[in-house]
Amino acid sequence: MALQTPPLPLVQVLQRRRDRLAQLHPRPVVLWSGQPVARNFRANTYPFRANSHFLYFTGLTLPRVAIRLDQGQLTLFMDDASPESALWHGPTPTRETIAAEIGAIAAYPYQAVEGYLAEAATLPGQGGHNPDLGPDHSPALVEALVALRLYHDDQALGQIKAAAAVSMAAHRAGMAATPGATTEAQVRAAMEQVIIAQGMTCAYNSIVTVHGEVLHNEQYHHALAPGDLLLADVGAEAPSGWASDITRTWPVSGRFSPAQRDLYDVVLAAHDACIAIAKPGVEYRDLHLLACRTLAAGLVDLGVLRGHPEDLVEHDVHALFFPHGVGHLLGLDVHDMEDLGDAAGYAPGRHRSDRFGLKFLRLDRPLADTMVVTIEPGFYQVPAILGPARQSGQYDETVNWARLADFHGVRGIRIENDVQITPTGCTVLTAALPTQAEALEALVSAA
Ligand SMILES: [Mn+2]
Repeated sequence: MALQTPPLPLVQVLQRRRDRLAQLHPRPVVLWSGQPVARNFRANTYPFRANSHFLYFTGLTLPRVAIRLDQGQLTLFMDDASPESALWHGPTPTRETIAAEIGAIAAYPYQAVEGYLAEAATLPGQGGHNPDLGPDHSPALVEALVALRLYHDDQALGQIKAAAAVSMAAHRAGMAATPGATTEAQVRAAMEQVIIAQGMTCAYNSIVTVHGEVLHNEQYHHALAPGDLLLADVGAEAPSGWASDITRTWPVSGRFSPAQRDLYDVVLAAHDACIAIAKPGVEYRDLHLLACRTLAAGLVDLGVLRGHPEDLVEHDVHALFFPHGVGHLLGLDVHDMEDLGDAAGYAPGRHRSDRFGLKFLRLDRPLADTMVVTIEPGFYQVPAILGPARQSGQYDETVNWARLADFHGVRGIRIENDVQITPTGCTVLTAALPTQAEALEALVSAA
């Protein structure tokens, strides 16, 4: 397990974050990094990933570490490695070394944190790896963490950009590998190879599939056929923990069929429309609805839907083909801070809608400078949605089922970029990876 040694400027960044927390939340706070989870015996663990709230204030990727933050001052709780441990893990930095590196005012053994919990605010069980704290997590702490982590400092933005650069290289490698690949697994391997070789990890389980209609498809065994579209949702995470999240959809053959291209361009229009208006003050929900209307308008133009785009969206007809939200927060986690439920995604007083077209919207607050969000509209033909919809007869006025049949082989398309909100608009952090159909064809065919 590699230890990240923070360079001096990072110490100052971390201190600034702790000071800001103290302003927002004067009470002491205790956070844990977490513990490795055993697979079958204690030494065979799932890959360890430190808790993101802990990472935000420490930059430490080590397991079994706790911190107490009080008025901006950090107390460290961790054990020195036992002498036997060096046999298996090699030498590791001591508690005192790490305390000095991250600017701790004091350092104690791990268990000693138990004596500091009484007055401290903390969080709900972070993946179940913490001491059992019951439900006494602090809503005030959640609010303070959200207020901090929604808006990114330069260090965070730099790390997200570094992760995004590796993700873009991975997608290029995936496109280049496609002509020579016979299975999804081979393309996935080509993509993750780039991420691993850069010393990064995947920010989430990769989706690399010719069945893009299965939204979180994590199988890679399907054969690639020349007429397939391959949907790849693959994102790198920097060693510091900062994430990126990119989706591209490209033709296995290197050429979109006319039907594929028509639908691809509709999804791209929805994506581009959102990027064009994203800026501080704009409601993310309005980006989502703009994507829905653009998609509906495109499907009307293609003869798949009938009616006015506004009405179609009002009645959630678009959601038959675009059943998820247009994106989410991005930061130390993909779907940043969703461990806090909707506390980060939804502005105070707002709650998820029951509507089919809105209930999977993960973000409903105004955009602001230095926020990073994804924009990821899609078009899917999900049998479990379209089958019952057709059976019901409810959509016979608005969906031209006969025309839809012309697109029957187009199962899933998604285009996803990472977008930083700037003072006057936005910057697409993943713009160097093309989204235009011809550009993707060129990248696949160039192999
Ligand atoms: Mn995403």
